[in-house]
Amino acid sequence: MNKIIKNYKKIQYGPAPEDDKEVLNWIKNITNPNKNYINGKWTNSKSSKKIQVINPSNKKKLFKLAVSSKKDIDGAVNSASKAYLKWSRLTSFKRSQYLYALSRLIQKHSRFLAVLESIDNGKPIRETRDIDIPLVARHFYYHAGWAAKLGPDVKSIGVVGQIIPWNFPLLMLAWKIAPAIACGNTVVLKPAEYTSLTALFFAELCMKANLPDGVVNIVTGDGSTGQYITNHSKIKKIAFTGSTEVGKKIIASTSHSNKKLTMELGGKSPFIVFEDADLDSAVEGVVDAIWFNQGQVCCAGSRLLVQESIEKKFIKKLKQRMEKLRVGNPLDKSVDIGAIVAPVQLQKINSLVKKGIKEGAKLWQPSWSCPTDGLFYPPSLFTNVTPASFIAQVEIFGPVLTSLTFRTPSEAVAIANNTPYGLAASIWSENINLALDVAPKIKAGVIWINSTNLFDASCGFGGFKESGFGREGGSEGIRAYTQKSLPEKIVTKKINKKIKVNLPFIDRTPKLYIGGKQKRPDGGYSFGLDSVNGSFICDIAQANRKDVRDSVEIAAKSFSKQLSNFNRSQLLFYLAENLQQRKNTFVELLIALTGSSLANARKEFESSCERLFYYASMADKFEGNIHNPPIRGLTLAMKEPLGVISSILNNETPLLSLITTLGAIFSTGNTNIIIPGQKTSLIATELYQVFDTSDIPSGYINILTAKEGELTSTLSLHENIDGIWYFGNNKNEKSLLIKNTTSNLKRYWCPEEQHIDWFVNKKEFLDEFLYQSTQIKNIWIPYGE
Ligand code: TAP
Repeated sequence: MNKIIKNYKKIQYGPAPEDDKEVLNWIKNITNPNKNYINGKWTNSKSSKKIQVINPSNKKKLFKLAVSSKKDIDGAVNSASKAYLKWSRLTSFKRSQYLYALSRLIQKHSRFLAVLESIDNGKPIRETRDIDIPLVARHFYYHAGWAAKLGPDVKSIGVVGQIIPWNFPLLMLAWKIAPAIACGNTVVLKPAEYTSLTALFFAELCMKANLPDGVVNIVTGDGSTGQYITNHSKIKKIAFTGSTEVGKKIIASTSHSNKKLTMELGGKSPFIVFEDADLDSAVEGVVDAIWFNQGQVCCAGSRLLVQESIEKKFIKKLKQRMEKLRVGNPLDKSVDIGAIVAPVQLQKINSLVKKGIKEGAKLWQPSWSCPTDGLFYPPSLFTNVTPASFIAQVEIFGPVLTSLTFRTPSEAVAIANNTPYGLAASIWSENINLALDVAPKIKAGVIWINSTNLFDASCGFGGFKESGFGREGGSEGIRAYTQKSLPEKIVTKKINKKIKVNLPFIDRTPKLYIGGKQKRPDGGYSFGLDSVNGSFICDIAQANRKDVRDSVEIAAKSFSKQLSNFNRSQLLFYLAENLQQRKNTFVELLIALTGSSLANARKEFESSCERLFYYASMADKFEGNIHNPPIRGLTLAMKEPLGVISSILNNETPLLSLITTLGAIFSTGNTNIIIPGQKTSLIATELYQVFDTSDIPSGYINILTAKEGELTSTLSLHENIDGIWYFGNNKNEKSLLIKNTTSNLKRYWCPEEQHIDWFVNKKEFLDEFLYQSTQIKNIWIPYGE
């Protein structure tokens, strides 16, 4: 080993620098501080706060950045709002032409952009030239296509606020702006404070493309500027890429509004090498996984999991390869690893590495040392690490790899899933059966088989768990920039309180339904239920947080025993058949509890049976897609269930709303904890027998009757609930619920429509429930030549 290393040392590389004159000249001409791009013009910032930006490879000062103020953001948002009126109505062909013009301009200035990005961010020119900038152009081309394809019926959202990080400055801008404007939205985008230069040059390209004023607005600044954007009342959607910590803050601070959010957050992605992998390819894979972009990649394969039997051999090969990597001037075409973006990031890496060493992990770095004139850090490898240790859990966001071992595939899956994140994973094995057996078990939004860090505009990207929600790229990404409103009904009629109630006196206390059994409430309390005319019907069990705990435990256990889609379909058909037998009971209950007319109660009952048939049919028809990126491979976009979903209902259309939510949640393979509207709880409890006679396996459907709002906090804070739907109309309760979801970043769905028309039978409406029950996993598999 030492001999080999000595030989490597003998190899001398001559410098192969890229010419930077033109770019440095352009930077010199930026007014200091720079101006914002608002309403198609360069506009002075109203703030006196500035930030000095440096070139991380030599620490030289580059330019001063304007830290935009609230007034600047108001100006940008007003310009975007004005532009939206016309842009959203433009023909799809016209919009497409503008996007096409932008892609052509990016290609025409590709080398300039590559050099500018390298100077600003510190990433090697080889990467900006061959990966970042070609992908930026590809994004605008792809979305020029979408703009044309979507046609006039697409409903845009409005003004979108977009906040991006510094690791892929122009690429993240393209991921955000291209789909947003393709769908007819207008944008206010803030680049990261360390890396605004390519965004400013992009503004020049917008001018060259004659993009209508105000469609794209670019404002520079720091976190405070970001907050002005996220809190702006005229902004309808926030698309954020950055750390999980800031993402959670944004969710909490916008919880009182109806803003739509897309959150692309952090990761600690596993890179799994099985003993039968092609080890030399896997070593090259590791290089791309963790030393691409200095490891400052959200989906970096920063946790190497190697099968114990090949650990020694693999680590030896890896060290040999690390010894050969070159760190240095990013503009040198033969450099592999460039500079770290900023001094604070370098300090952060240093301190996390020190903490790892203190914890007992063993650090290995190549024998050579990095240049000292810039912010450089060597490729680093930690061994002797345990899965729960700090450096195996925390995102370092630098060129530092943490290595762990496993013995069996199931152990690999358990370790891979053992972080709060779920962004990506790489699986390396020559056995396709093994790789495709492991892929569905990993909780991550992107899986690469025998590959890593592959991206394309046609494939969705985004995380599970605390890596965020929403997808960017592909048809999934388009969906995130279009409006999906639920049908509303006009509530005019007063409830008929004089209605005649035919219900027999029910001499029992309906209990809770947990794990397929009727359970007494833990607290021993009940609440009285009256009919709509005020007469007492019966007492109903009142659930508390311990009942929540029990039902979540059972629902999570049942979720791990997935039923096949055919099985789920059969069960829902059978449920509909058995419900049909109970028509009289439910019609009478609906009349008594809601004051519904006989005709309407019958209609609600019939619609509920029909809806179960719909979701029974969809259990094996709500399928994924196959994306076809222009590289060797296919991407399977699989729709996976979220896990345990809790649905909090109100008293409107109580049977049909319960059946609709339950039907969609069950159909897509989730387990469900239902909190029916307090006043209509008896509708839900009357279903217990129907569930039992329909052979619904225990734990898939659980019902907790409770007083209005009493369980909302417990449910929304619970770490093992993966999704929560809220149909209540209490604004404070809704805002609290959203804030609480940040505990584990559970998916929430709180439709803003106050009175949903549950009778609507349109596919778009019914399928929205299926979309909300699922998340997409993109699995990249080798295919073809
Ligand atoms: P952050 O510190 O979260 O910053 C991201 C952006 O948000 C920056 O523009 C930042 O402004 C701004 N910001 C900071 N505080 C804010 C606030 N309170 N309200 C609104 N905006 C605020 O992340 P970073 O350090 O730049 O980037 C690294 C992180 O991004 C990593 O965790 C990485 O995993 C993640 N990332 C994720 C992805 C995807 S696709 N999942 C892709 C790339 C990066 P300034 O920095 O300009 O002050």
